[in-house]
Amino acid sequence: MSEHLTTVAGVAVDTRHFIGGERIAATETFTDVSPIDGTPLGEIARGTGTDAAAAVAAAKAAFPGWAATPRAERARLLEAVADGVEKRLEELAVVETHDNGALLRSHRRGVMPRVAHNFRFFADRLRTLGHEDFETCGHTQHVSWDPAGPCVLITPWNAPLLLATWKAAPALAAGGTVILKPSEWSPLTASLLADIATAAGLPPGVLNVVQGYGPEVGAPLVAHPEVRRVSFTGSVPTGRRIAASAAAHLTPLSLELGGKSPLLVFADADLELAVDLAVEQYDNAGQVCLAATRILVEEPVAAEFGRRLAERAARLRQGDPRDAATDLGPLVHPRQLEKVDGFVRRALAAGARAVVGGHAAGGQPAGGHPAGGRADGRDPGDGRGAAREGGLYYPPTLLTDVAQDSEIVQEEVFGPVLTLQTFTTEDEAVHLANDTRFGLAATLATGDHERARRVTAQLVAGTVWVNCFYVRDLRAPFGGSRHSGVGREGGDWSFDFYCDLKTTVTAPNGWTD
Ligand code: TXE
Repeated sequence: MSEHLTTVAGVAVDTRHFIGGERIAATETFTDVSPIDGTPLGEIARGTGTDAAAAVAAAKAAFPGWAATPRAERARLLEAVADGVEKRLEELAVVETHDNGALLRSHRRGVMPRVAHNFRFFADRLRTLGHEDFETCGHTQHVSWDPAGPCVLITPWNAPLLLATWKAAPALAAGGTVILKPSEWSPLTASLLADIATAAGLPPGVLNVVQGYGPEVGAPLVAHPEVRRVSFTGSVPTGRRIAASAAAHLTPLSLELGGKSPLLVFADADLELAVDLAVEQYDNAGQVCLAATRILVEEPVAAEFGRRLAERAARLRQGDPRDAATDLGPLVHPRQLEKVDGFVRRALAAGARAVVGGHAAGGQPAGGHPAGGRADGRDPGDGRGAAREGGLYYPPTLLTDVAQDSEIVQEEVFGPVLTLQTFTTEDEAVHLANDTRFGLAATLATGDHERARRVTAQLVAGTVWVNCFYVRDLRAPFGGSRHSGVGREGGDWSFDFYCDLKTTVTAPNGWTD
């Protein structure tokens, strides 16, 4: 076997970059480690500015041909990628679980089918994407969706392939070429996607994958003058850095930066449904940008709701994400465990009460684990190789007695930690719900349709779910307000973002031939 192939649960994964249709080795590598048990998964290419420049050059070279490819052919190729994803669905699911620790059963049943759907949906949408014509005093105004150029897509580790393809599928459909930079904490499925795209017949340079650390290879990609779009999902501080860097060339941006979403439970709600909705927030061990981690309950039902939720949360099974009986797997890396544990410790010190959970596995402070060396956030001496035996588990936690202005209520924890607060009036509920710097999503549990309409109208959120959670349709826009991000993707909004819209105005009888 080539030294550049690693085998994860029987699946061969190439650890090199994929640039211009070729596998490119890096001079340096980093060790990718499974959060399940600390097993090293492979030595991954550690990209540099040179690799970033090569990837942009390849994407630029491939752009004219891809942009000129008829829509029907682009759509056919994207559907071939979807077929490839479906054919290798089990391999993708298994590799992703080993890499980021999320549940295998979710990857099999939900996530990977949606990865394939991302390609099918945007292929389909491309076929029906309209041209609009307006008539003004005999002049024709024709609006066209022109491919924009090379697109840099930078993605996180909590849903690696889902988020990568949610961006890549519309970017490619729109006739753009892609440079995908997956998170260094979950690099593997992006490499498999490159294999699938090649097998599907995507021309060289149309989809490129560069691996490595954000500041080392992500930053030069964003700063590159030939890049025409940057789409990023990740943290607020990194989003800010990316926005500042892209500003130099006025590169259009789409940023999805997480949240601190509320779940509002009104006294008129079906309480069992409300508890179900709250329990869902522990999915993926809370590492979900959309998670409604602030539960706001109307006073008269608060005690009963809290009792039922605590009972259910305490029953969640934590363990190996490959086991079908597991509800919560490990957190993705030692730093994340440390971060979650730190948030909870500070909350408890400030007077919060842990109704359920509230301590790292074994009662040990997570900070004791050898995750050092990331003072700049990205130093490779980060204890990857030291990911612990036993996994990076943090128990489902429910905290009460939290102040609205406290850190635990205001900041994204990105772990299985929910806070419970009460309210007495609808106005107070809306005020508490909106009183953070985020605005990604909100969930309501209420039996009153009029109330749902009233409250929804006042919430600052990109998505509001009423008596449901996480139901998504790719035709709808997705994104957040305030610090949750900039812009919307999904449906035709994705084409808006990845295309250059052009209006052509033609005079009546303006032709000389
Ligand atoms: O994110 P980063 P991290 C939140 C969550 C989590 C925190 C930190 O609260 O605890 O962010 O996670 C690349 N130029 N979310 O450290 O740093 C990086 O390599 C260009 C919420 O993983 O934002 C990776 O590919 N790229 C979120 C990606 O950015 C850079 C999901 C995300 O890394 C870069 C994940 C730079 N200067 C975390 N620095 C959500 N919105 O769902 C880093 N990167």
